[in-house]
Amino acid sequence: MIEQSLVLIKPEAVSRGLIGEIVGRFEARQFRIVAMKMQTLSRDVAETHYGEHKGKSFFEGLVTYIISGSVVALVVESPEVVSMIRLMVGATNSAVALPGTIRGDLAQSIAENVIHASDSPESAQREIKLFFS
Ligand code: FUP
Repeated sequence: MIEQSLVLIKPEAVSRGLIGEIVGRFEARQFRIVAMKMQTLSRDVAETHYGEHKGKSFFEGLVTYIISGSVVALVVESPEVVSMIRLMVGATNSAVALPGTIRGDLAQSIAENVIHASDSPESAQREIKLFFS
């Protein structure tokens, strides 16, 4: 089934010049990039996006980090794209992300881990509305 995923290239990846590297991996798999927008997130949007983590010890740091610079939001479309991109992204903690995955190749910590990708088609639709409204 054709699905969409919302991907965020996070601030440290943008400042390290990794936009092309990351978008190129999706293009190489023949996913369709149907929208792309560079933006600096407001605190409100960031807190809504990471709402499920509210109250956790890392929440404040996570929000402060994600609003600290430009991010690039992408809508990527392809059959089964949500699970395929999650596999390409790799584990949340870069210390255990496998080589060959985006985090396994490019990330240096759990907090600054290069990329976000939707965890379900339903989350994707909610996140697309949030970042492209
Ligand atoms: P993921 O789906 O892999 O992006 O990970 P989560 O939704 O579980 O976590 C969202 C973000 O919270 C991660 F990208 C980084 C941050 N995080 C921490 O900083 N510490 C943790 O222990 C867990 C998550």
